[in-house]
Amino acid sequence: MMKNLIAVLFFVVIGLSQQESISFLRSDSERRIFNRKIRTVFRRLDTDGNGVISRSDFEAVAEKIIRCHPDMSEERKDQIRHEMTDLLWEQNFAGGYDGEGPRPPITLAPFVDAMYEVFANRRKDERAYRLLFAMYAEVHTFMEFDGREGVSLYDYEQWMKCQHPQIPQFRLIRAARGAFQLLDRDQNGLLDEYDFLYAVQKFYTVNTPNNIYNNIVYGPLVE
Ligand SMILES: [Ca+2]
Ligand SMILES: [Ca+2]
Repeated sequence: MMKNLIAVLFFVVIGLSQQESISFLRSDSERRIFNRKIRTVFRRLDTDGNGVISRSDFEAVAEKIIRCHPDMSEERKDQIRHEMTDLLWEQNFAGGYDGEGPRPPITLAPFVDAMYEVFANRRKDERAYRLLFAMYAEVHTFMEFDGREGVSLYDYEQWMKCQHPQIPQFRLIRAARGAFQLLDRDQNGLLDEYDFLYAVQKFYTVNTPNNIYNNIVYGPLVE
C-alpha cells in the first residue's frame, strides 16, 4: 500500500503522548543512554561507514529498501528515492544549513545535538518531530511482503532478513520473533502502524536501562 510522506506528515503523531518528549533526559545517565541511541542511529545511517552521513548514505538507504522489494513499481522506487534524499536528507538533516553549495557531510557530534533538539525543543519546532515520525510511518510500509494487509511475523522476518543479510539466519529469526512479540502489543499477530510508532517513541523518549524498547528499533546499542 502506498503512502505519501507529505500526506502523513501532519497527522501521524496524533494519538502519541504529548508529554513524554518534554520531560525526558532529567539525569546524566539518561542523557548517556540517549546519546548511545543516537550513535546507533548514526551508525545505521552511515551506510558506507566513513564516519560521516551525507546525501550518498541516504541514497544507499533508499536502494537497500528498493532491493528488498524487487516487484515494486518504478514510480514507487522513485518516490522512495525522493523521500530519502530530497525530503529526509535535504529538508530534515541538511535543513539547518545556510552555507553555499551542497550541504557538507554531517559528523557525529552535531547529529547527536540535532536529534536532542528534535525531542527537547519539540514545542518550538514541531515540524522536525513530525517529519521524523512520518518517516517511521513510511518505514512501517516497507515491512509489507505477503500482500495481505498488516505486518505479520512473516513480513517482519522478511524485512529483517533483507535489512541484515550479514547476520546468520537462526540468530536473525530468533531476534525477529522476540522483537515482534514485544512490538505486537495486543498480540493479534499483526504489527500495525501505531504499534510501531509507539515503539519508536518509547525508544527515543524513555532513556533508562530497563526500557524494553532500547534494543528493538535499531538492534543492540553501540557504546
Ligand atoms: Ca557515510
Ligand atoms: Ca502483510
